[in-house]
Amino acid sequence: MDDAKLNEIVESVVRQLIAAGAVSGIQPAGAAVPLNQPAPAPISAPPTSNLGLTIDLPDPTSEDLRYKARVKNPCDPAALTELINSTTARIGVGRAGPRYNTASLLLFQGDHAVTQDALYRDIDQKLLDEFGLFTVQTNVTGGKEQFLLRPDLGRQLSDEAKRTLADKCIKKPNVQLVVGDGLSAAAIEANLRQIFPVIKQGVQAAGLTMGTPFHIKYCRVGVMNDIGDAIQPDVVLLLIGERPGLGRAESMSVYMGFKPKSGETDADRDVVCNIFENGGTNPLEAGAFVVQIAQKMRQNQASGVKLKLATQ
Ligand code: B12
Repeated sequence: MDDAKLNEIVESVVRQLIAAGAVSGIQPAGAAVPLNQPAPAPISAPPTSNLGLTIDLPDPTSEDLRYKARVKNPCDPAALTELINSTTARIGVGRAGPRYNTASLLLFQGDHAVTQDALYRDIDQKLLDEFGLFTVQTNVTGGKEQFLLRPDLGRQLSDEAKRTLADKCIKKPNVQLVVGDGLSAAAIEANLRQIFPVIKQGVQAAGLTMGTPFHIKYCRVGVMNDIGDAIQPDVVLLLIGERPGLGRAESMSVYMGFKPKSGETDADRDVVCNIFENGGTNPLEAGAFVVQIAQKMRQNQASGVKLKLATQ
């Protein structure tokens, strides 16, 4: 089928929809321009077809649409609503034949976009400046794509980073705070303003010394070993963005280790995870909690499994 024929069919369907009042936001139809050559529109304007049809859909991620029951003719509508309200999982979404219906598909795509954005974006430089955090990089040199494909490189500080840390950081502090992008820049942006001051004040109140905080770009948890080798702190606290879930990108973790060094594994580390406001571990509470764990690590000279065994 050629383009002219296709346009004719689409325009005829749109005319019928307009006549039936099934679509709104109609402007007067202009000269017959083929539908596959849309007239340039201002970026902020909603997309329009050449028939003046405005595609103006409600935001599929709003709470009421996210949790709307979409099963056609449910046997027990009240039970269905109760089930949907009992979980954040995508249930009761209905179907169009064997496929998702449009509303579910749009919601899924909207949520997926949040995840992609959190993964591929860098932490806002203004936020890092606000806390005086300078940036060093791991051995990832090929951008986010390489970061995602090569976790091993994200666990090694680059030679330049090691030189910068040797130059700028206080050595052998009691607590070294480090901020890493990990798998979500949004997680750091959502929590740093609250957790950073709590940790700083908590460390000072405990009479401990705090190292020079900094930011690592393209950062994985395993980089804690290189931080330990470079700075030799008692405890490393690594604030890092967790792998985002669909539509949930603001969840942060603090991974912790006592005197981390080359060759150590996650068995030597501890983690406080799911840090976010409204539903997760509150960042203020998490800040106080990790300072307590840091003290416990110093008292027992251990972290991870060894700390568990020492405190049993
Ligand atoms: C991905 C993941 C894994 C993957 C890690 C593989 C990988 N290379 O990415 C796998 C499936 C192997 C895994 C295993 C485990 N995990 Co896990 N994992 C996660 C998840 C979903 C995301 C972590 C993330 O984004 N990290 C940040 C990125 C940047 O880190 P990364 O450098 O890419 O990857 C490292 C970390 O993910 C770390 N890691 C992953 N899980 C754990 C658990 C602990 C206790 C530690 C210290 C480190 C650690 O291992 C990776 C390699 O170093 C979280 C959920 C969450 N909300 O965070 C749970 C989570 C962190 N895991 C958890 C647990 C319990 C485990 C296991 C102990 C389960 C078990 N009983 O075997 C094991 C421990 C394995 C280990 N590494 O020693 C819990 C921790 C709870 C807690 N506070 O102690 C979480 C929070 C899930 C949960 N809600 O229960 N995990």
